[in-house]
Formats: sequence, C-alpha cells, structure tokens
Amino acid sequence: MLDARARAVLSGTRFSDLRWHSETDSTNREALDLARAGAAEGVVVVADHQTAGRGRLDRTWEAPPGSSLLTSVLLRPSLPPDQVARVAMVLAISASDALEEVAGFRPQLKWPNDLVVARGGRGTRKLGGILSEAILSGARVDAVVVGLGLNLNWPHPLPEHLAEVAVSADEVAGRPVDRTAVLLCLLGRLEEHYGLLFEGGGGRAALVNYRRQCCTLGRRVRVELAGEVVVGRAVDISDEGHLVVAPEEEGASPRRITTADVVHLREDAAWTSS
Ligand code: BT5
Repeated sequence: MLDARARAVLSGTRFSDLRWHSETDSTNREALDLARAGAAEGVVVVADHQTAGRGRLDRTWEAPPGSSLLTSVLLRPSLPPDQVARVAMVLAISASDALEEVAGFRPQLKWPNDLVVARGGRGTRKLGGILSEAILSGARVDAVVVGLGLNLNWPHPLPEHLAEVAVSADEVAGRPVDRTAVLLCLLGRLEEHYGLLFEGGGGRAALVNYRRQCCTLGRRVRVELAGEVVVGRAVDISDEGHLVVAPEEEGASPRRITTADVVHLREDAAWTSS
C-alpha cells in the first residue's frame, strides 16, 4: 500500500490514481475493464498477488505473493495501432531506470518485452516481462494497457521449472529490493519517457535509450512467427519499435517484425540458443 508521502510523489504525474490490491486475478484484466468503462489515462493497478497472471499468447505469469512488482498502467496514446509496441518499450526503459536507481544494477532489454540479466556468457535469465494489450476503436487506439511483472524478492531457491530461465532482483543486487521504491521511481521515469513519444520528430527520442540497452540488437536470432521461422541478424529497431532482421537465407530481403518470440542464437551453432 502507498503512504501519504508516496501518494504526494505521484500527485505531480499522470499516475495519481493508483489502486493497490492484496489479490486480484490479473492487473491487466482489471485495467482493461477500467479502460472499457471509460477510466482516464494514467490509472495504475498494483497487486501483491495474482491468481491468474497472464503472459503473452495465453501463457501464464507466476509470482509468489509479495515477491514481485505486478502492475498495469492504462494509457490512451494518440498513436497508430502498429506503433503501440513503443509504449511497452518506454515502460521497459522506465523499469530498467528504476532498477538501476533502487537496486543498483541495470538489466538488459530483450526485444520485444523482456528485462533480462546476463549470466556470464551462458545466455540470459528473465527478470521481468511486459504484456501490452490494446483496445481499438476502428483504426484508432482507444487504450493501451501495459502490464509489468518484475521479480524482486523471490523465495530462494526459485522453483525448479523456473530456475534456469528466471532470476530475481535481490539475487542480482545481493540485498532485498524495495518494491514501493521501484514502483514510484518507475512511474516517475515513465512520465518522462512516455512524454517523449509525443515530442517532435515523431517521438524518435523515446527509443534512443531502448536501442542502447537492447541486447537483441546485433545478435543472431531465431524469430518465431505464426507458421514461420526466420533466422538472421537483428540489425535495427525502427522508430515504430519494430525489429529489423537480415535473414541468413541467401537473397532474402530484410524483414520488419512487429511482434514475435525471439530466441538469441549462439554465433557458432545453427539452432542452439544462448
Ligand atoms: C511476459 O509474457 O513476459 C509478459 C508477462 C507480464 C506479466 C504482468 S504481471 C502484471 C500484469 N498482469 C498480468 O496478468 N500480466 C502482466 P511471456 O513473454 O509470454 O512470458 C511468459 C513465460 O515466462 C512463461 O511461459 C514462463 O516460461 C516464463 N515465466 C513465468 N513467470 C515468470 C517469472 N516470474 N519470471 C520469469 N519467467 C517467468
């Protein structure tokens, strides 16, 4: 829960309407319902525990009660539908800024929506994930809900099925990480980074930091699209937030990927992920 001092910090931002629950099914579900009921931009839903936390593509997001920052933010950006990915990206940058400030380390950003921590030449482990869901009204974006699950203080050891893929911030920082401090810092940074999306030059400045921190850029990748797999080199992130991949297949032209699952591949082996 937030005390009066914390609420005062948020009162100067668009995120002053913050609803914190000890339990809900999914903060994204709740924020989407609020959006459909006409809630204003800036509503934030936080939960200590989710009974049906959602990942992308019907996957689940797991978190023991109190272990994680589980939050969803309702925004109403004036962006074309094919650019809503940029909202999740500015949330990722904001979360990374908050971790650096509060926990003393900066995670990397794996396109499109993961915060990861490198594990010494043996690939990465996932610290957080973002689920972005849009409500469209014809060809216009009516609302975007961006939900973040960030592992902060998990009981150790992690459950066996996540031990190889997940990591918790306290393990990286070597001390417990204050969840409220991360949330407040994140929302303060989001106020800035989100605002950049609507500044001159088509909001180009918003993704500069994303590119800088994105560990997918320059990597060999396997891109898993519905019914198709592309193997190539991630060469750019466009101003719209799309990943540009130069396929290895001879003669194939660069592909712009709007959204997909991406696996980082080792340089020396055809299909081994790192
Ligand atoms: C994501 O999905 O990474 C987006 C997760 C978004 C969760 C937040 S929590 C607040 C808000 N409310 C919601 O209901 N959701 C959002 P995806 O890329 O599909 O990754 C899901 C996969 O990550 C799962 O299939 C597991 O393999 C793995 N996973 C599940 N829980 C994890 C955790 N706590 N840490 C790391 N990996 C996890």
